[in-house]
Amino acid sequence: MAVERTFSMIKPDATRRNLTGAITKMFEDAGFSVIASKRVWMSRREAEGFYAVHKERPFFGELVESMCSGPTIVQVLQGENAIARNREIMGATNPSDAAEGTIRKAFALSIGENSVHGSDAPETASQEIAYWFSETEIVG
Ligand code: RTP
Ligand code: MG
Repeated sequence: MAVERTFSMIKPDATRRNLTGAITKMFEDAGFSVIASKRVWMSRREAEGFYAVHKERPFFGELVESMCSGPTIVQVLQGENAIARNREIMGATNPSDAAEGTIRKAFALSIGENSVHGSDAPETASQEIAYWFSETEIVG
């Protein structure tokens, strides 16, 4: 298995409830290293650009609104098989479908306010990392 990098966000619904440390601990306990991290308050333009792939979806407006409603922690996680494993640790998009022990089962409020984001494939991981970080901000 290869060491991979994935892009992760702790969304505003979670930072607002002071869950930054608890969620980061779940990533670290799973064996990931946080090799880049910063706190951002997204502009509408940044949120729309980041989620451009969803722009035709009915929930797009609500998603952008929620991502602009408070601070987000953007992170790069590094570890064995990080992309798929991060999605396992996050759990299903809808918290009512999320397995016990996952971040979304523990913390998500709804399908929209589901506390975390994680890249879904190597290509999106590279694109999403580059969207938020320059090379010098990533310290592996
Ligand atoms: P993510 O991209 O955030 O890691 O989550 P995902 O792959 O599990 O979900 P995706 O289908 O990519 O949707 C991106 C985010 O949009 C919000 N969403 N709201 N109201 C709704 O029906 C709905 N569906 C999706 C969620 O915040 C989801 O994480
Ligand atoms: Mg997704």
